Amino acid sequence: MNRTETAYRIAREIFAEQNVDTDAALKKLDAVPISIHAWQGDDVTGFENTNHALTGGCQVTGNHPGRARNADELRDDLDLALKLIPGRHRVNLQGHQVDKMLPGVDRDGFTLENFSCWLEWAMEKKLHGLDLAPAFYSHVNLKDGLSLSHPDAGIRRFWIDHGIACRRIGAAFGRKLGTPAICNFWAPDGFKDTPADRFAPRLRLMESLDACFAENIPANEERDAVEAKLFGIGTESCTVGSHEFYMLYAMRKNKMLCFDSGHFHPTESIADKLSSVFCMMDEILLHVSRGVRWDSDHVTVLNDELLAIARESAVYGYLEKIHLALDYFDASINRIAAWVIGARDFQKALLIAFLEPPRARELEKAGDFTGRLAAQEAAKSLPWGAVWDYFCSTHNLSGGMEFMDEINSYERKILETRA
Ligand code: RNT
Ligand code: ZN
Repeated sequence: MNRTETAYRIAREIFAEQNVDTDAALKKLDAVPISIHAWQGDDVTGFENTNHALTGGCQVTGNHPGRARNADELRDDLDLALKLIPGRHRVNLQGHQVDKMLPGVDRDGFTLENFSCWLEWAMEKKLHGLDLAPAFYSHVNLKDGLSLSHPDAGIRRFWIDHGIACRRIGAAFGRKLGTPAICNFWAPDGFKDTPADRFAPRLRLMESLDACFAENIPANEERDAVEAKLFGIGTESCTVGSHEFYMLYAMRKNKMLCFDSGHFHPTESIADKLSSVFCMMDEILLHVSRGVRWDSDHVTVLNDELLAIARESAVYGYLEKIHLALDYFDASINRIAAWVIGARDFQKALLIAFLEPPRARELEKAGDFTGRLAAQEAAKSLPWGAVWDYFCSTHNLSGGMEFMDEINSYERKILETRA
Protein backbone atom coordinates (compact mmCIF):
# COMPACT_ATOMS: atom_id res chain seq x y z
CA MET A 1 0.00 0.00 0.00
CA ASN A 2 1.42 3.43 -0.91
CA ARG A 3 1.63 6.39 1.42
CA THR A 4 -1.52 8.10 0.07
CA GLU A 5 -3.57 4.95 0.69
CA THR A 6 -2.11 4.40 4.16
CA ALA A 7 -2.84 8.01 5.11
CA TYR A 8 -6.37 7.65 3.74
CA ARG A 9 -7.02 4.50 5.79
CA ILE A 10 -6.01 6.29 8.96
CA ALA A 11 -8.04 9.36 8.03
CA ARG A 12 -11.04 7.15 7.30
CA GLU A 13 -10.79 5.70 10.81
CA ILE A 14 -10.47 9.12 12.42
CA PHE A 15 -13.49 10.43 10.54
CA ALA A 16 -15.47 7.26 11.32
CA GLU A 17 -14.98 8.01 15.02
CA GLN A 18 -16.72 11.30 14.30
CA ASN A 19 -19.56 9.48 12.50
CA VAL A 20 -18.38 10.60 9.10
CA ASP A 21 -18.21 8.21 6.16
CA THR A 22 -15.26 9.30 4.00
CA ASP A 23 -16.07 6.89 1.16
CA ALA A 24 -19.53 8.46 0.87
CA ALA A 25 -17.96 11.92 0.88
CA LEU A 26 -15.66 10.95 -1.98
CA LYS A 27 -18.62 9.66 -4.00
CA LYS A 28 -20.45 12.92 -3.43
CA LEU A 29 -17.48 15.00 -4.51
CA ASP A 30 -17.09 12.92 -7.65
CA ALA A 31 -20.66 13.70 -8.63
CA VAL A 32 -20.31 17.50 -8.44
CA PRO A 33 -19.56 19.20 -11.76
CA ILE A 34 -18.10 22.68 -11.69
CA SER A 35 -18.65 24.97 -14.63
CA ILE A 36 -15.21 26.29 -15.53
CA HIS A 37 -15.38 29.89 -16.79
CA ALA A 38 -13.68 30.02 -20.18
CA TRP A 39 -13.13 33.78 -19.89
CA GLN A 40 -10.19 33.39 -17.48
CA GLY A 41 -8.24 32.15 -20.51
CA ASP A 42 -8.73 35.11 -22.87
CA ASP A 43 -8.98 37.97 -20.35
CA VAL A 44 -12.69 38.36 -21.24
CA THR A 45 -11.81 39.63 -24.72
CA GLY A 46 -13.88 37.20 -26.77
CA PHE A 47 -12.97 36.28 -30.34
CA GLU A 48 -14.93 38.59 -32.58
CA ASN A 49 -11.75 40.15 -34.01
CA THR A 50 -13.26 43.58 -33.77
CA ASN A 51 -10.96 44.96 -31.09
CA HIS A 52 -13.74 45.70 -28.65
CA ALA A 53 -12.18 47.03 -25.47
CA LEU A 54 -13.33 45.37 -22.26
CA THR A 55 -16.15 47.52 -20.92
CA GLY A 56 -19.01 47.12 -18.51
CA GLY A 57 -17.04 47.69 -15.36
CA CYS A 58 -14.97 44.50 -15.49
CA GLN A 59 -11.22 44.95 -15.14
CA VAL A 60 -8.60 42.39 -16.04
CA THR A 61 -5.15 43.40 -14.86
CA GLY A 62 -1.77 41.82 -15.57
CA ASN A 63 0.12 40.70 -18.66
CA HIS A 64 1.34 37.20 -17.98
CA PRO A 65 2.31 35.60 -21.30
CA GLY A 66 -0.11 33.34 -23.13
CA ARG A 67 -3.57 34.84 -23.34
CA ALA A 68 -5.59 32.65 -25.73
CA ARG A 69 -5.99 34.64 -28.95
CA ASN A 70 -8.61 32.44 -30.55
CA ALA A 71 -11.00 29.67 -29.61
CA ASP A 72 -8.60 26.91 -30.69
CA GLU A 73 -5.94 28.17 -28.29
CA LEU A 74 -8.53 28.55 -25.56
CA ARG A 75 -9.67 24.96 -26.01
CA ASP A 76 -6.05 23.76 -25.84
CA ASP A 77 -5.61 25.65 -22.57
CA LEU A 78 -8.88 24.30 -21.20
CA ASP A 79 -7.84 20.76 -22.14
CA LEU A 80 -4.84 21.06 -19.87
CA ALA A 81 -6.80 22.68 -17.04
CA LEU A 82 -9.55 20.04 -17.21
CA LYS A 83 -6.94 17.29 -17.12
CA LEU A 84 -5.51 18.66 -13.87
CA ILE A 85 -8.85 19.20 -12.10
CA PRO A 86 -10.13 15.86 -10.76
CA GLY A 87 -13.58 14.78 -11.98
CA ARG A 88 -15.85 15.58 -14.91
CA HIS A 89 -16.76 19.22 -15.40
CA ARG A 90 -18.54 21.78 -17.56
CA VAL A 91 -17.28 24.77 -19.49
CA ASN A 92 -18.94 28.14 -19.32
CA LEU A 93 -18.71 30.51 -22.29
CA GLN A 94 -19.43 34.18 -22.78
CA GLY A 95 -21.55 35.20 -25.76
CA HIS A 96 -18.60 36.76 -27.59
CA GLN A 97 -16.28 33.74 -27.29
CA VAL A 98 -17.31 32.59 -30.75
CA ASP A 99 -15.11 30.11 -32.52
CA LYS A 100 -15.78 31.80 -35.83
CA MET A 101 -17.31 35.01 -37.11
CA LEU A 102 -19.55 34.98 -40.15
CA PRO A 103 -19.67 37.88 -42.61
CA GLY A 104 -22.16 40.54 -41.60
CA VAL A 105 -23.30 38.70 -38.47
CA ASP A 106 -23.05 40.57 -35.18
CA ARG A 107 -23.99 39.39 -31.68
CA ASP A 108 -27.71 39.88 -32.28
CA GLY A 109 -27.54 37.28 -35.07
CA PHE A 110 -25.20 34.67 -33.63
CA THR A 111 -26.29 31.08 -34.17
CA LEU A 112 -24.91 27.66 -33.33
CA GLU A 113 -22.70 28.03 -36.41
CA ASN A 114 -20.63 30.65 -34.56
CA PHE A 115 -20.10 28.16 -31.73
CA SER A 116 -20.16 24.79 -33.50
CA CYS A 117 -16.53 23.85 -32.78
CA TRP A 118 -17.19 24.37 -29.08
CA LEU A 119 -19.99 21.84 -29.27
CA GLU A 120 -17.92 19.32 -31.22
CA TRP A 121 -15.09 19.74 -28.74
CA ALA A 122 -17.41 19.27 -25.77
CA MET A 123 -18.76 16.05 -27.28
CA GLU A 124 -15.32 14.74 -28.17
CA LYS A 125 -13.93 15.48 -24.69
CA LYS A 126 -17.08 14.13 -23.02
CA LEU A 127 -17.55 17.27 -20.98
CA HIS A 128 -20.36 17.26 -18.45
CA GLY A 129 -21.92 20.15 -20.39
CA LEU A 130 -21.60 23.64 -21.85
CA ASP A 131 -23.05 26.85 -20.45
CA LEU A 132 -23.35 30.17 -22.25
CA ALA A 133 -23.89 33.72 -21.00
CA PRO A 134 -24.86 36.62 -23.26
CA ALA A 135 -22.16 39.31 -23.27
CA PHE A 136 -23.88 42.67 -22.81
CA TYR A 137 -20.60 44.59 -22.73
CA SER A 138 -17.44 45.24 -24.76
CA HIS A 139 -19.40 46.38 -27.81
CA VAL A 140 -20.25 49.77 -29.37
CA ASN A 141 -23.89 49.18 -28.56
CA LEU A 142 -23.19 49.45 -24.86
CA LYS A 143 -23.94 53.17 -24.93
CA ASP A 144 -23.74 55.52 -21.95
CA GLY A 145 -23.07 52.41 -19.88
CA LEU A 146 -26.47 50.96 -20.77
CA SER A 147 -27.52 47.90 -22.79
CA LEU A 148 -30.87 46.26 -22.07
CA SER A 149 -32.04 49.36 -20.17
CA HIS A 150 -30.96 51.97 -22.74
CA PRO A 151 -33.62 54.58 -23.58
CA ASP A 152 -33.14 53.93 -27.32
CA ALA A 153 -35.40 51.10 -28.45
CA GLY A 154 -33.01 50.16 -31.28
CA ILE A 155 -30.17 49.60 -28.84
CA ARG A 156 -32.36 47.60 -26.54
CA ARG A 157 -33.50 45.49 -29.53
CA PHE A 158 -29.90 44.64 -30.44
CA TRP A 159 -29.21 43.39 -26.94
CA ILE A 160 -32.53 41.58 -26.61
CA ASP A 161 -31.71 39.73 -29.82
CA HIS A 162 -28.30 38.80 -28.43
CA GLY A 163 -29.99 37.38 -25.35
CA ILE A 164 -32.43 35.41 -27.51
CA ALA A 165 -29.57 34.16 -29.72
CA CYS A 166 -27.62 32.89 -26.71
CA ARG A 167 -30.64 31.07 -25.31
CA ARG A 168 -31.17 29.31 -28.63
CA ILE A 169 -27.50 28.36 -28.94
CA GLY A 170 -27.59 27.16 -25.34
CA ALA A 171 -30.65 25.03 -26.14
CA ALA A 172 -28.77 23.49 -29.08
CA PHE A 173 -25.86 22.68 -26.76
CA GLY A 174 -28.29 21.19 -24.26
CA ARG A 175 -30.02 18.98 -26.80
CA LYS A 176 -26.75 17.56 -28.10
CA LEU A 177 -25.04 17.13 -24.75
CA GLY A 178 -28.11 15.87 -22.90
CA THR A 179 -27.75 18.44 -20.12
CA PRO A 180 -29.32 21.89 -20.05
CA ALA A 181 -27.07 24.86 -20.79
CA ILE A 182 -27.28 27.50 -18.10
CA CYS A 183 -27.64 30.94 -19.71
CA ASN A 184 -26.74 33.58 -17.19
CA PHE A 185 -27.97 37.12 -17.76
CA TRP A 186 -25.73 39.77 -16.29
CA ALA A 187 -25.93 43.28 -17.76
CA PRO A 188 -23.45 45.95 -16.69
CA ASP A 189 -26.02 48.75 -16.90
CA GLY A 190 -25.45 51.47 -14.37
CA PHE A 191 -24.40 55.02 -13.61
CA LYS A 192 -21.09 56.47 -12.56
CA ASP A 193 -22.79 59.40 -10.90
CA THR A 194 -26.12 59.84 -9.18
CA PRO A 195 -28.89 59.33 -11.72
CA ALA A 196 -31.91 61.61 -11.66
CA ASP A 197 -34.10 58.70 -12.65
CA ARG A 198 -33.46 55.25 -11.28
CA PHE A 199 -36.94 53.95 -11.97
CA ALA A 200 -37.28 54.23 -15.77
CA PRO A 201 -34.08 52.25 -16.57
CA ARG A 202 -35.21 49.50 -14.21
CA LEU A 203 -38.61 49.28 -15.88
CA ARG A 204 -36.86 49.11 -19.25
CA LEU A 205 -34.51 46.37 -18.02
CA MET A 206 -37.52 44.40 -16.84
CA GLU A 207 -39.28 44.71 -20.20
CA SER A 208 -36.13 43.80 -22.12
CA LEU A 209 -35.62 40.71 -19.99
CA ASP A 210 -39.22 39.71 -20.60
CA ALA A 211 -38.54 39.97 -24.34
CA CYS A 212 -35.37 37.87 -24.00
CA PHE A 213 -37.31 35.18 -22.15
CA ALA A 214 -40.51 35.28 -24.22
CA GLU A 215 -39.61 32.14 -26.12
CA ASN A 216 -40.38 29.03 -24.14
CA ILE A 217 -37.41 26.68 -24.15
CA PRO A 218 -37.67 23.26 -22.47
CA ALA A 219 -35.88 23.12 -19.12
CA ASN A 220 -33.99 20.01 -20.14
CA GLU A 221 -32.29 22.01 -22.92
CA GLU A 222 -31.62 25.43 -21.44
CA ARG A 223 -32.24 27.32 -18.19
CA ASP A 224 -31.90 31.01 -17.41
CA ALA A 225 -30.31 32.75 -14.48
CA VAL A 226 -30.16 36.46 -13.63
CA GLU A 227 -27.18 38.00 -11.84
CA ALA A 228 -27.22 41.12 -9.70
CA LYS A 229 -24.29 43.32 -8.74
CA LEU A 230 -23.81 46.03 -6.15
CA PHE A 231 -21.48 48.17 -8.26
CA GLY A 232 -18.85 48.02 -10.98
CA ILE A 233 -15.96 50.25 -11.99
CA GLY A 234 -17.70 53.17 -13.69
CA THR A 235 -21.08 52.26 -12.28
CA GLU A 236 -20.42 53.21 -8.68
CA SER A 237 -23.59 55.19 -8.02
CA CYS A 238 -26.31 52.95 -9.32
CA THR A 239 -26.53 49.48 -10.84
CA VAL A 240 -29.78 49.00 -12.72
CA GLY A 241 -29.83 45.23 -12.09
CA SER A 242 -29.59 45.41 -8.33
CA HIS A 243 -30.07 42.51 -5.93
CA GLU A 244 -33.68 43.40 -5.08
CA PHE A 245 -34.49 43.84 -8.76
CA TYR A 246 -33.26 40.40 -9.75
CA MET A 247 -34.41 38.62 -6.63
CA LEU A 248 -37.97 39.67 -7.32
CA TYR A 249 -37.61 39.18 -11.06
CA ALA A 250 -36.37 35.63 -10.59
CA MET A 251 -39.17 34.84 -8.17
CA ARG A 252 -41.90 36.27 -10.35
CA LYS A 253 -40.68 34.98 -13.67
CA ASN A 254 -39.49 31.62 -12.45
CA LYS A 255 -35.83 32.18 -13.26
CA MET A 256 -32.76 31.15 -11.31
CA LEU A 257 -31.00 33.72 -9.22
CA CYS A 258 -27.24 33.87 -9.72
CA PHE A 259 -25.21 34.76 -6.66
CA ASP A 260 -21.74 36.05 -7.47
CA SER A 261 -19.66 35.98 -4.31
CA GLY A 262 -17.97 39.25 -5.30
CA HIS A 263 -21.14 41.23 -5.98
CA PHE A 264 -22.19 42.32 -2.54
CA HIS A 265 -20.95 44.62 0.15
CA PRO A 266 -17.54 43.31 1.33
CA THR A 267 -18.90 42.36 4.75
CA GLU A 268 -21.83 40.49 3.24
CA SER A 269 -21.41 36.80 2.48
CA ILE A 270 -23.53 34.94 -0.03
CA ALA A 271 -23.15 31.84 2.17
CA ASP A 272 -25.84 33.12 4.52
CA LYS A 273 -28.19 33.87 1.64
CA LEU A 274 -28.50 30.31 0.35
CA SER A 275 -30.65 28.82 3.10
CA SER A 276 -32.93 31.87 2.95
CA VAL A 277 -33.41 31.57 -0.76
CA PHE A 278 -33.99 27.81 -0.68
CA CYS A 279 -36.98 28.27 1.61
CA MET A 280 -38.78 29.72 -1.38
CA MET A 281 -36.78 29.07 -4.54
CA ASP A 282 -35.92 25.79 -6.23
CA GLU A 283 -32.74 26.31 -8.15
CA ILE A 284 -29.87 28.79 -8.24
CA LEU A 285 -26.55 29.47 -9.91
CA LEU A 286 -23.38 30.35 -8.02
CA HIS A 287 -20.57 32.42 -9.51
CA VAL A 288 -17.77 31.66 -7.15
CA SER A 289 -15.05 34.26 -7.03
CA ARG A 290 -13.05 36.21 -4.45
CA GLY A 291 -13.50 39.85 -3.69
CA VAL A 292 -10.44 41.90 -2.73
CA ARG A 293 -11.13 45.57 -1.94
CA TRP A 294 -12.77 47.00 -5.09
CA ASP A 295 -12.21 43.90 -7.19
CA SER A 296 -14.71 41.06 -7.19
CA ASP A 297 -12.75 38.71 -9.40
CA HIS A 298 -9.63 37.26 -7.77
CA VAL A 299 -8.83 33.54 -8.00
CA THR A 300 -10.75 31.56 -5.39
CA VAL A 301 -8.64 30.31 -2.50
CA LEU A 302 -9.48 28.13 0.48
CA ASN A 303 -10.45 30.96 2.80
CA ASP A 304 -13.29 31.27 5.31
CA GLU A 305 -15.62 32.71 2.70
CA LEU A 306 -15.16 29.82 0.29
CA LEU A 307 -15.51 27.28 3.10
CA ALA A 308 -18.74 28.92 4.21
CA ILE A 309 -20.17 28.98 0.68
CA ALA A 310 -19.34 25.32 0.13
CA ARG A 311 -20.63 24.36 3.58
CA GLU A 312 -23.93 26.19 3.18
CA SER A 313 -24.34 24.68 -0.30
CA ALA A 314 -23.65 21.13 0.80
CA VAL A 315 -25.02 20.38 4.25
CA TYR A 316 -28.78 20.81 3.88
CA GLY A 317 -29.30 18.47 0.93
CA TYR A 318 -30.05 21.02 -1.77
CA LEU A 319 -26.69 20.89 -3.52
CA GLU A 320 -28.15 19.22 -6.59
CA LYS A 321 -30.27 22.34 -7.06
CA ILE A 322 -27.21 24.57 -7.18
CA HIS A 323 -25.28 25.02 -10.39
CA LEU A 324 -21.70 25.72 -9.42
CA ALA A 325 -19.61 27.96 -11.63
CA LEU A 326 -16.41 29.91 -11.23
CA ASP A 327 -16.12 33.56 -12.20
CA TYR A 328 -12.81 35.39 -11.87
CA PHE A 329 -10.04 36.61 -14.08
CA ASP A 330 -6.43 37.23 -13.22
CA ALA A 331 -3.98 38.03 -16.03
CA SER A 332 -1.00 38.52 -13.71
CA ILE A 333 -0.41 34.78 -13.26
CA ASN A 334 -0.52 31.72 -15.49
CA ARG A 335 -4.15 31.55 -16.60
CA ILE A 336 -4.32 27.75 -16.64
CA ALA A 337 -2.97 27.62 -13.09
CA ALA A 338 -5.64 30.17 -12.14
CA TRP A 339 -8.34 27.75 -13.30
CA VAL A 340 -6.73 24.72 -11.69
CA ILE A 341 -5.98 26.34 -8.32
CA GLY A 342 -9.40 27.98 -8.06
CA ALA A 343 -11.37 24.89 -9.12
CA ARG A 344 -9.40 22.51 -6.92
CA ASP A 345 -9.78 24.80 -3.94
CA PHE A 346 -13.52 24.89 -4.48
CA GLN A 347 -13.51 21.08 -4.58
CA LYS A 348 -11.50 21.01 -1.36
CA ALA A 349 -14.04 23.30 0.28
CA LEU A 350 -16.86 20.99 -0.86
CA LEU A 351 -15.00 17.95 0.44
CA ILE A 352 -14.54 19.58 3.85
CA ALA A 353 -18.28 20.26 3.87
CA PHE A 354 -19.09 16.63 3.00
CA LEU A 355 -16.79 15.56 5.84
CA GLU A 356 -18.43 17.74 8.47
CA PRO A 357 -19.07 15.77 11.66
CA PRO A 358 -22.68 15.88 12.95
CA ARG A 359 -21.54 16.80 16.49
CA ALA A 360 -21.90 20.58 16.22
CA ARG A 361 -25.47 20.31 15.01
CA GLU A 362 -26.36 17.81 17.73
CA LEU A 363 -24.97 20.07 20.44
CA GLU A 364 -26.80 23.05 18.96
CA LYS A 365 -30.05 21.06 19.05
CA ALA A 366 -29.41 20.34 22.70
CA GLY A 367 -28.94 24.06 23.33
CA ASP A 368 -25.24 23.71 24.10
CA PHE A 369 -23.70 26.62 22.18
CA THR A 370 -20.36 26.37 23.98
CA GLY A 371 -20.07 22.75 22.93
CA ARG A 372 -21.07 23.70 19.40
CA LEU A 373 -18.19 26.17 19.17
CA ALA A 374 -15.77 23.59 20.57
CA ALA A 375 -16.98 21.00 18.04
CA GLN A 376 -16.75 23.42 15.11
CA GLU A 377 -13.19 24.31 16.04
CA ALA A 378 -12.14 20.71 16.70
CA ALA A 379 -13.43 19.73 13.24
CA LYS A 380 -10.95 22.11 11.63
CA SER A 381 -7.96 19.92 12.41
CA LEU A 382 -9.43 16.66 11.13
CA PRO A 383 -7.23 15.12 8.41
CA TRP A 384 -9.25 16.11 5.34
CA GLY A 385 -5.98 16.63 3.42
CA ALA A 386 -5.38 12.86 3.39
CA VAL A 387 -8.88 12.35 1.98
CA TRP A 388 -8.23 14.99 -0.69
CA ASP A 389 -4.92 13.38 -1.69
CA TYR A 390 -6.67 10.05 -1.99
CA PHE A 391 -9.47 11.59 -4.06
CA CYS A 392 -6.89 13.02 -6.47
CA SER A 393 -5.09 9.68 -6.66
CA THR A 394 -8.32 7.97 -7.75
CA HIS A 395 -8.18 10.37 -10.71
CA ASN A 396 -4.48 9.69 -11.34
CA LEU A 397 -3.54 13.10 -9.98
CA SER A 398 -1.57 14.30 -6.99
CA GLY A 399 -3.13 16.34 -4.24
CA GLY A 400 -0.38 18.95 -3.93
CA MET A 401 1.07 21.38 -6.43
CA GLU A 402 2.60 18.76 -8.76
CA PHE A 403 0.26 20.06 -11.48
CA MET A 404 2.58 23.05 -11.80
CA ASP A 405 5.21 20.90 -13.55
CA GLU A 406 2.91 20.31 -16.49
CA ILE A 407 1.66 23.88 -16.48
CA ASN A 408 5.21 25.27 -16.43
CA SER A 409 6.31 23.13 -19.33
CA TYR A 410 3.17 24.14 -21.29
CA GLU A 411 3.99 27.75 -20.51
CA ARG A 412 7.50 27.35 -21.94
CA LYS A 413 6.44 25.37 -24.99
CA ILE A 414 3.15 27.06 -25.90
CA LEU A 415 2.23 30.15 -23.92
CA GLU A 416 5.52 31.97 -24.35
CA THR A 417 5.28 31.64 -28.12
CA ARG A 418 2.00 33.57 -28.16
CA ALA A 419 2.76 37.20 -28.90
C1 RNT B 1 -19.55 40.67 -13.83
C2 RNT B 1 -20.29 39.41 -13.65
C3 RNT B 1 -20.28 38.53 -14.84
C4 RNT B 1 -18.95 38.55 -15.51
C5 RNT B 1 -18.89 37.86 -16.80
C6 RNT B 1 -17.55 38.02 -17.49
O1 RNT B 1 -19.38 41.37 -12.69
O2 RNT B 1 -19.80 38.72 -12.55
O3 RNT B 1 -20.73 37.26 -14.51
O4 RNT B 1 -17.94 38.13 -14.66
O5 RNT B 1 -19.90 38.32 -17.58
ZN1 ZN C 1 -20.44 36.73 -12.12
